[in-house]
Amino acid sequence: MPPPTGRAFSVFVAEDMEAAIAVADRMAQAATEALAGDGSDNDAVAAAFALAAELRGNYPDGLVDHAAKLFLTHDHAARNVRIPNLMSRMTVNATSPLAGTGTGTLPALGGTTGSADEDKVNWFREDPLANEHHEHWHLVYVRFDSPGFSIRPRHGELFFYMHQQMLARYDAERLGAGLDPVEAFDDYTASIGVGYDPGGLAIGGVTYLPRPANGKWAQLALINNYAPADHAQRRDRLRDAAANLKLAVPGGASLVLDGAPGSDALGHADESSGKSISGAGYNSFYGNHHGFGHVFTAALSDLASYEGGVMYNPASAIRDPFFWRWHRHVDDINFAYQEKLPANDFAAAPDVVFGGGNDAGLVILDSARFRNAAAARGETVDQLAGALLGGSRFTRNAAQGVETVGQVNGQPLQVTLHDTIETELRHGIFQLNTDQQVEDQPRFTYPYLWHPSYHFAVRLRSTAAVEQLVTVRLFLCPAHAVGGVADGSLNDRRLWIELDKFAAPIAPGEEKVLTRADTDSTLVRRPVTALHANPDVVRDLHFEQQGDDHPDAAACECGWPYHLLYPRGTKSGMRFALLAVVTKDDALIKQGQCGSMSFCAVTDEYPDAKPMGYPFDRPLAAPLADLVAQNPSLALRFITIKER
Ligand SMILES: [Cu+2]
Repeated sequence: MPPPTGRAFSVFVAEDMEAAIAVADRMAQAATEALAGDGSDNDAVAAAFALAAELRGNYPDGLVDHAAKLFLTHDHAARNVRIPNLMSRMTVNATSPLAGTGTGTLPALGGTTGSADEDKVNWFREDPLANEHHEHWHLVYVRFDSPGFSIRPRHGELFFYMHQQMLARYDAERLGAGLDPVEAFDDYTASIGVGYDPGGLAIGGVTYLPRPANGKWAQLALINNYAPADHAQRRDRLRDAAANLKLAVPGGASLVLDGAPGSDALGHADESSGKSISGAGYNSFYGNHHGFGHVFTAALSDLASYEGGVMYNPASAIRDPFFWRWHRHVDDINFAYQEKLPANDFAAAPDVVFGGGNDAGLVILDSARFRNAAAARGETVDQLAGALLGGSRFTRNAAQGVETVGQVNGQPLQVTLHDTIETELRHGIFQLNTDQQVEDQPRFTYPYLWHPSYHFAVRLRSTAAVEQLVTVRLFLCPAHAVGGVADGSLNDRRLWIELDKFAAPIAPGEEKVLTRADTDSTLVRRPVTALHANPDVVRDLHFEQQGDDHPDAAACECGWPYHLLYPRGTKSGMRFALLAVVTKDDALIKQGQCGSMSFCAVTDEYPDAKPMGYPFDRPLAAPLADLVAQNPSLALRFITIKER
C-alpha cells in the first residue's frame, strides 16, 4: 500500500511513521558502526546526523527531523544529547503579522479560535510544556516495531488512558471557565465548528496554517481514494468491536476483548499501531481511525495543497480545539467497551481503615511551611507528620484548621491543614525566533498556571494479621450537581483526574502516617526543578539531566507539566472532590529520579499491575459516595481550588 500522497508529512499517517522509523533505524545503524570503529558516543551521534543530512533531500519536509527525534529519544549513544526544548524550536514565520513587530515586549503570543468562549481556555491548550508533554509521549511510545524500536507493553491501553486523562483535565478547565465539557465529534459529515489560527507559529521550520471555521471533511478531495465515508465505516467497525467485545477481521484474525488487555487491543486498532489486528494502514479493516482524524482536519487548512494545520504534528496538535473534540470521540469507543465490563467490586482491597475517618483521612499541607516547621523542630517531615497526625491525634476527625505542635523558642509551633489549593495565572516572557536578525527578535508574553507545592498526608491503620504492601492512589474531580443530584459529577468516572500513586508496607495493626510531596507525583515530569515549577523566565525550559547515564533518557523528558498538576479553579473558589483509593500487591516500582511512572513507564513491564485508571476503568457499581461509605479502603473529602 503506497502512502497517501498530496499532503504534508504527518506522524499520524501510519505509512509516514514507518518511513520515519526506517530512517531512524538507519541513523542508529550508522551510530553502531561508528562505535564499532572505536568511535565515542559523540562520534556515533555525529555519524547518525551526517547520514540524516544526506537523506534529507530524499524525503518530505519534517520526516527526517522526526526520525532524528526518534533517534535522540531512544538510541543509547544519544542518551546525553537532548532534543532542544519545544519553545526554542518554535518560530514565527516571516509572513506572520507577528514577525518584525519590533523589539519590545509584546502582549501575547498564541493561537486564537475566533470564539470568545473557546479562547477562554487558550492558555491551557497553548501551554508550551503541555504541548511538549504530548510530543514526548508520542516519541517514547513508538507505535511500530522495527530493528531499533519496539512497541512497549500495554501501549494501546496507555494510548487511551493518557489521552483520557488529558481530556479530564481539559474538561476541569472548561468547567472552571464556565464552558460545557468538550463535545465529541462523531458525525463525519458535520461541520467541525470553531476554527483555529496558530498565529504564525512554525516548529522546526514547518509553518502551520490557520484552519477556517465551519470546515467539513467532505470539502477534501479524496486522499488515495479514501473518503470521510470510508472513515465512518472504520468508526462503525470499532464501535461494533466495543459493543460485541470482539475485534474480528472478515476472513482473518479475531480476538475476544476482556479487561484491560481488551482496551489494549482496541487502542492498537484505533491509534493505529503495528499491533493492530487488521494492520495499521488507513485502508485496512479497522484502518487508522485516530490518525486520520488528525490528517483530515489538518488538511482543511489549505484545500489545494493539504499543507496544513497544527493537527499534523503531536508537538502542536493540542493547540487546536478540535484535537479535544476528536479525542473525546476516540475515547468514547474505549469508554463504550469499558461500560460492557463488570464493575470493580473492591473485594481484593487491603484491610485498612483511615485514621480520622474516610471523610478526613486525607490532609493537605503547604510544602514550604511544612518543611520549615519540621526544620524548626529539628525533624524530618515524616517525624513532624507523626507528631501532627499520629499517636493520640491519629483518630481525630480533623483535616483542616490550625494545629499546634509543641513549642519552639517558647512560641507555639503552628501548622495549617488546608482545605484549599491555590493557583495563580502568571505571565512569562520568552524571546521567539524569527527569520530576522537576533536584535529584531520580539519578546512575547505568555500565560501559564502556577501553584505552590503541597504535601498530602494519609493516616492508615492496618486491620490485617499480616504485613500488606499497599498503594495509595489519589484522584481529583470537579464537584457539582448533575440533574438535581448533589455532587452528581462524582459519578461520571471520566471526570476523575489521577494525581499520584505511591506504595508503602504496613505491618499488622500498625498506625501509619504517610506523607507525599506533590513534586514526587507519578504523573509529572520529574525532577521538578525550580524552572518547571515556575517557568516565567526567558531561558531553556529543558530538563538538564543530572549525571551521565540513565538507562532510558527518553523517559526523563516525558510527563505532565508540574505547573498544570492542579486545575486552575476559579477566583471565587471551585469545589473539588479529593479521593484516596488504597489497593495492594500492585507490583509498583519505586520511581527513579526522572520521568513519569504513570505516563512513561521506564521498565519492560508497565509498573502497575492494576488496569490504568483503576478504579475508574470500569462502570461504578453504585454512586461514588456510597462506594466510599461501603469500603473502608476509600476516603473522600471536598476541597476548594481557588485562583489568587
Ligand atoms: Cu496524542
